[in-house]
Amino acid sequence: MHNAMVNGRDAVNLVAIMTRAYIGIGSNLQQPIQQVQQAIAAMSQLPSTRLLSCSRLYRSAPMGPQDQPDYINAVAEIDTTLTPLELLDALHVIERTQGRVRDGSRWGPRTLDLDILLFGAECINFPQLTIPHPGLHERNFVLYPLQEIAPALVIPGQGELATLVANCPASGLEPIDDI
Ligand code: ROI
Repeated sequence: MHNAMVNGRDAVNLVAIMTRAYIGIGSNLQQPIQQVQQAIAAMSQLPSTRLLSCSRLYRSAPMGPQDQPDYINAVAEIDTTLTPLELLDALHVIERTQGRVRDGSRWGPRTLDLDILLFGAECINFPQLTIPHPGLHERNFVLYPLQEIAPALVIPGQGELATLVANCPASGLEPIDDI
């Protein structure tokens, strides 16, 4: 045996573990359709990551305070060898590049919001990151686009996506066909 060992693994046999992850995309400021399209393009350029598919774009009534514009939402599917926190950092860079300013307001309008909805079958509870995304089951603007690209998904701790969709009315949500 002459192979060098790296972290206990054969150096000639290192295989990066790919994880399938889903990213929620939302914008309701500064040309939201373009913001979402630009974010999808930026995610396709992330290191160690492949963009696999993306839902249609949806127009959705704001959840939370109503005195803000409608949102444009979509969900993207990626494979990545980044860790969850590396992915979160990379998404924050995209948000900032597109003018997101975090002013502490939790439910206010934003140029771009990128949420890690799911990261493989993992349940993660870090101070800065909870996966599955805690609002997922009650947000039609997440569930419907997600179902479009991954209809057979089972959400860790929450069950079948199809059941969550069946229990979440699509009110205020419509796919955009005119782009
Ligand atoms: N409402 C909709 N419809 N879409 C969003 O992406 C969205 N994001 C948010 C809050 C303020 C909760 N409302 C939203 O962060």
